[in-house]
This record gives sequence, structure tokens and C-alpha cells, in this order.
Amino acid sequence: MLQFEQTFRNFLLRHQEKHNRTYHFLILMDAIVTAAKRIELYYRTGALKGHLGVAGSINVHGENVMQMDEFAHQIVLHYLTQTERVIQVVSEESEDIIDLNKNGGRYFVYFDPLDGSSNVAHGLPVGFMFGISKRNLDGNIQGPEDFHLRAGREYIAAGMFVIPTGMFTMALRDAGCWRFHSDETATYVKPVRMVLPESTKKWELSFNAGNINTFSEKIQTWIKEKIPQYNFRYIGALAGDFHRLLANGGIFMYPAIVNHPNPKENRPQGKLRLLYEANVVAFMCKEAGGDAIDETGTRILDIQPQKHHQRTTLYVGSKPLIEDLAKFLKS
Ligand code: AHM
Ligand code: MG
Repeated sequence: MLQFEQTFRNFLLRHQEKHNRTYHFLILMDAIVTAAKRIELYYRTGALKGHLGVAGSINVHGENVMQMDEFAHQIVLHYLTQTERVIQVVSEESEDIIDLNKNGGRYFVYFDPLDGSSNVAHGLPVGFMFGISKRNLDGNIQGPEDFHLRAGREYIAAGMFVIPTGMFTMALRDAGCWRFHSDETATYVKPVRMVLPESTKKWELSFNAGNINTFSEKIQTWIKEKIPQYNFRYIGALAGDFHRLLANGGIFMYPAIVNHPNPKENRPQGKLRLLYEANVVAFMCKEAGGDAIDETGTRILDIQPQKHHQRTTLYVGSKPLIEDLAKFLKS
């Protein structure tokens, strides 16, 4: 007997039907998955074809743009445009918000098409991360509340592809966090519900250890107390690190850099971007039973963004560890 796994598309179709939703979201997700596959294809052959180098320009964040960043951005934009269902997008690779279908669209999409730039030159894991919020369609009236700067708790979905591993994880609001694998036909299949383990056995700490002396004294104290209790793992690409964390539990952190020997290198707001990095993992983590806060103890999903490329400090992972940290920050 041949064995077949449930496809991602079928999983989503059942989800939409169960909740009496439209098929627009299927069309949007189909575009996102198609874009991810195409990025993956370019990335896999990137070393051979010479696509893994720098593009020669500097982005809005003052960082070197890689050729792959540009390809990935163009690919995602192309497929999202084709759906005609997207109002606007915020991409890490574009300084400005991009209008796609201001009048007819339903969704706002926030994405980092290729996150984890330091891994690109080596062909090691990177992430395509996305968050989605929806135009307020109550009573079919489209009003001034249709604004792209939405807090993460208003997202309807968020997810990430770990490229080029063929793994895709996505959370749907109030419907859990799910992982899919790419099969031999490059179809995402076999939904597995991700729930952070309660057992602390495999819990991990994940942060750039080389930065530890640049963190605030308080954060250093908390981290140093935890180090002997858990394993330490760091891939250097949020999608990869968070992928492990979802299965094993623990905490991923990107604290504020406030004690850098060169004060110009300080990042008091943290490094990661709220709309398309922190919110994406915070949203998935919440649906997997975890939590996420910033360094003031505010829930990441409750932060009301002021700017589309806003940065934030990030602590995301198992609830007990986040609660412990929040208590410590208050003390
Ligand atoms: P990027 O958007 O420039 O790739 O930066 C985001 C990445 C995350 O994927 C990763 O968690 C973090 O930056 C790693 O930063 P660092 O190299 O400072 O440890
Ligand atoms: Mg990024």
C-alpha cells in the first residue's frame, strides 16, 4: 500500500473550512510557500552559481546586502503581488513600505526574506520569516483602522522556513504551531503540532556568547546563573535557533548591547526587528505554549510599533524561564 502524508495545502483548507473562513488566505499562503521553494532552490545552488556573495550595496540598517537578500526579496514580492490580496508589505530589504494592492487587498505581510546574513557565505541555515495581519473587514467596511503598524497580538499567522533544510513551521492564531517537512516532490507535508516540552532535560540557552560582556550587569547576572543548568546552542540565524528551541525548550535571547568597548557599537534597542523577526517567533512561541518579552519585561506581542523597521530586545522561549526573567527584571 502506498502511504500518503497530509499536505500543507490540505491542512490549511481543513483549517479554513472548520472556522468558516474564506479561501483568500490559501491563495496568500500558496504564494508564500512558492516563494520559499524558489528561494531554497537559489540558495542550494548558490555556491556553484556564485550567488552567495555581497551585492555591493548597503541596506537601510547599514549592513552589507548579500546577492541572495536581493533575490529573495524580489521573489517574495513577485509572488505576493500576483495574489492581488496583499495591501502592503514591510520587507527587511526595503527602506519604505511597499504598496501592492491598497484598495483591493486584505492582508499586510511583514517579512525578512533571508534572515541570518552571516550564514549566507557558507550556505548554512538561514530563514525566510513572515508575519501576517489582516485588514479589518468587520461588516465589510474598510476603514482607517487599516494600518500596517500592528502589534504582534493582532497577527493572524506567522511562520518561518529554515532554508535550505526543507523545514517549515507556522502558527495560526488560536490554532497552534505546526511544523511541516518537504517531501521528495518539494511539497510541504505531515503537520506536527509543536508544543514546548515541560521537561527541562533538553532545555537550551541560545544567544551570542561573544557579546556577554556587552549586556547590562543585570542581564549578565541572570544569564550567568542559568549557564550551568542548561546546554548552550547558537546557529546565528534566528530561524535555525528558534527551530531547535521549539522542539527542545529553553530560551533564545538577543539582549541590548550597552557595554560595548566601542560605544558606537552599542545597540540599546537590541538588534532584531520587531515586525518581521521578534513578532514572528513570539507569535509562534505563544501558540506552542511559550512566551516572549523584551528587556523592560513587556510582552513582545503587546508592543505597539512606532516604526516599521523598529528594533527590540528579545527573550523568547519556555514560559517558566520567561517568567523567571520577568520577575528578576522587576526585582
Ligand atoms: P540579519 O537580519 O542581518 O541577518 O540579522 C538577524 C540575525 C538573526 O537571524 C540572528 O539571530 C542574529 O542576527 C545573529 O546576530 P549576531 O551575529 O550578532 O549573533
Ligand atoms: Mg534579518
